Amino acid sequence: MPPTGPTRPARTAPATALRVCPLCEATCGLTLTIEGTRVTGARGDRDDVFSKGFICPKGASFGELDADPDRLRTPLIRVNGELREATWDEAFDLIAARLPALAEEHGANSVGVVLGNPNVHTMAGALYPPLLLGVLRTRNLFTASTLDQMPKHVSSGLLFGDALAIPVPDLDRTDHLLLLGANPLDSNGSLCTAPDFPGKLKALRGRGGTLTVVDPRRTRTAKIADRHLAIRPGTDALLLAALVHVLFDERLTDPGALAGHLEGLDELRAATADFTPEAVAGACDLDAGEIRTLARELAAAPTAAVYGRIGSCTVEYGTLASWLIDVLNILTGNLDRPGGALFPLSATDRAPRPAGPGKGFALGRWASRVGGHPEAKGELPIAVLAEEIETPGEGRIRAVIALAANPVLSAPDGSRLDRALDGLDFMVSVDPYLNETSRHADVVLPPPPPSQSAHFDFAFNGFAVRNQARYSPPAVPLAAGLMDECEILARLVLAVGGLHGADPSAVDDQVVDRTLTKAVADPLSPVHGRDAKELAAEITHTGGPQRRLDLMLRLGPYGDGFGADPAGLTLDRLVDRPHGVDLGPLRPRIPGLLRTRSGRVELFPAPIAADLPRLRDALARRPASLVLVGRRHLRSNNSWMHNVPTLNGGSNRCTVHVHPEDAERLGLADGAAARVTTEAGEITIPVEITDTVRAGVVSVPHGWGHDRPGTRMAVAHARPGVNVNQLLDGSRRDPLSGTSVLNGFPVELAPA
Ligand SMILES: Nc1nc2c(c(=O)[nH]1)N[C@H]1C(S)=C(S)[C@@H](COP(=O)(O)OP(=O)(O)OC[C@H]3O[C@@H](n4cnc5c(=O)[nH]c(N)nc54)[C@H](O)[C@@H]3O)O[C@H]1N2
Ligand SMILES: Nc1nc2c(c(=O)[nH]1)N[C@H]1C(S)=C(S)[C@@H](COP(=O)(O)OP(=O)(O)OC[C@H]3O[C@@H](n4cnc5c(=O)[nH]c(N)nc54)[C@H](O)[C@@H]3O)O[C@H]1N2
Ligand code: SF4
Ligand SMILES: [Mo]
Repeated sequence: MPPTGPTRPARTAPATALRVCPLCEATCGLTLTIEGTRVTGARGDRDDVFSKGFICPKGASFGELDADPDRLRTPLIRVNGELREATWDEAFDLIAARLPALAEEHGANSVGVVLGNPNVHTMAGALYPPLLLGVLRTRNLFTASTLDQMPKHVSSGLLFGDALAIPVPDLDRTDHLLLLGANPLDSNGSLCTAPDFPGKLKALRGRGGTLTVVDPRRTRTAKIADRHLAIRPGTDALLLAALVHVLFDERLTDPGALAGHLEGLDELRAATADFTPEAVAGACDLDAGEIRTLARELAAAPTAAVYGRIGSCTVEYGTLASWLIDVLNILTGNLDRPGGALFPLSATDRAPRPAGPGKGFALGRWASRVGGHPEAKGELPIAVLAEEIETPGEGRIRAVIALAANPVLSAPDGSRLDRALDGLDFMVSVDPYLNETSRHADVVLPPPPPSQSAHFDFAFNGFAVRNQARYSPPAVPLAAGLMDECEILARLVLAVGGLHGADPSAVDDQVVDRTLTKAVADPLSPVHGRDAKELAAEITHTGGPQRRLDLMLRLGPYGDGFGADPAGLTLDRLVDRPHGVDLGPLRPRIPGLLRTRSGRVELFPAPIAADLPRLRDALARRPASLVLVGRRHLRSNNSWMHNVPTLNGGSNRCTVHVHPEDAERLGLADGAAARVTTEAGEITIPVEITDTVRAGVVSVPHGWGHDRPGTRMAVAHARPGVNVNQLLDGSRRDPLSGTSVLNGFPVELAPA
């Protein structure tokens, strides 16, 4: 027996807990060190079936972020114009007293909903916003997607009939990766969930594969590539159209197994006939011969994948570029084949169905009230939110519910939105911080830190380079006075729906009942013909979100089907395997996945055809002499991590990158302040001279500008940076998707 005596202080070794990191799309498994109820360390979980120990500096700061003293610990409500601490009951009472009455008086559209990026990183954000929207029935839905990936949804909707059917590059098996407008060495990947993206790119090169990077900046990703094309911003669609042209022109197209599932091939060939490499070379500022070589290499590679991200989406021809990326994958036979670009099948997806025609994808089913901007995927462009609040008349937005969103910094012209939000009758923010957006709210409902929440990646498993499933229970117990975000959102659904005060688990029970009632009536379901009530009783988990997750897993493609496949997945099985369950490499899914009206891949859809003349016009346009692009720093995440000291500082600085030639021409000195101006606004920002941007391009990161009053983020406020989106008024958008043009817009630069 070890000696124990009363004089020896009791020393317990720190405990550990596993938690999938919610801080970016890579979804790394972390091993957290827990002392008492605090997370004091984080390292990569080497046994994680997917991430195998990878971690980045953000994940390593999990503990600091989690324990940020500026996180709100109680709800806030506005009393006599001032926000003050309140109880949860007071907060929900106020919402229930105000919102339903407002919607009743002014109509459903008078309530606008804004969903920000972290919703895709939480269970709450996946499970409750659809219910909230179902109760509100508003058409005024705005999300970060129209600052991000909406072009990809539109292109997938049109090509495959399903806006969520987004193919991802098969990183572990491909022989040639053509990567446009993405910098995964800093972002750790997006719409391509791949922990250790850097390692996967190095492995690709290590096995003799080729990496081509198209980016106006020589990024860390470009630096490890075989070939870097420093394209002129905004012209990727031209480059891609020329690659398509060469494939047709040189008879290099070979769609392989897809050949029998394509529609519109001849129309596509005709439409791209004039986009020759020579025709686009000037606009793209690339060499025509190099474009031809790239097309030939893509066609010749045993397997290849074309992948684009922010720099191909938040640009003038974002939907066309997103579409052409998959057209290239299709024409080279790489879509839906191992080593190419494949559709993941996540554990909570619907189980695959037999092939056949679907409902298709419609755009512009309604339009915004003031500007007549068409919806895409049920959303209006977030850039028109301010005008919808400001402009009087029937259907004006009078109240806003913002969930995990900071559009004052992340969307164009935050100053205008600032004023607009100030003029609302009522606003609710669900946010851990009092920041540039939530400071306008009448009620702020703070979720607990991530260590106190359970986690499952509903969104990112659907974009993962390998099928797998992992569940993390809360690493530490919910602190006194806090409320789980699932419960916050369930109570919000009840409060706005006129059921204030009801048991929040009723919200989840209703979903479970509805889902099971449908499933037992569905001849293709593994539970067809069984009793819905009996099945509900088989879900023994007590928490509402856990019950719903278990149900989705069990009815999903790998599920136990409530006994139909006894070896299949259940939540209990995931709980038993804390490092996750590997579900294998991605597999072909066409034609079963297609939901177009034709039941085929619609290669040349009408809205695309109608937008193509705009691209053709770009061939003749004189390029602007100076344009701005963004950039992400490894230790950043959009607008909300600047309050963690280790993530704000060092090389993570809000500066404008300027090429030496431009600096000299414009008389700018390194470290001096410069004024960046556009027709919409201006910012003053320190200059960093670097040849990592090409001449004619400057780069400013987003998410900064923490100098507004009334926030409670001391570290961010002390090192505020400036807000690049103040250079935009929101009028530059990709027309099909409503996505803001955040990259490749003309600016002027001068010493300040
Ligand atoms: N110029 C320019 N602008 C850009 C971009 C760009 O590249 N250039 N990128 C765009 C892109 S891709 C995106 S996705 C958007 C992002 O823009 P937003 O969707 O506004 O997201 P964030 O800036 O990350 O702010 C997230 C908010 O959620 C809160 N939050 C954090 N964790 C949680 C949580 O667990 N629960 C809740 N309820 N809230 C939480 C944070 O405090 C913060 O207020 O920005 C876009 N804006
Ligand atoms: N560290 C960190 N990681 C993040 C985030 C973060 O803020 N910080 N944000 C997360 C989010 S919300 C997202 S959506 C993802 C984004 O993930 P990525 O798209 O990989 O991120 P970015 O670093 O914005 O990379 C975009 C690249 O496009 C280039 N670019 C700009 N304009 C053009 C153009 O016209 N053509 C081409 N070919 N390239 C162009 C830019 O120079 C930049 O290098 O990152 C996620 N991960
Ligand atoms: S790469 Fe992303 S998911 Fe992985 S540790 Fe870093 S922030 Fe977390
Ligand atoms: Mo994003």
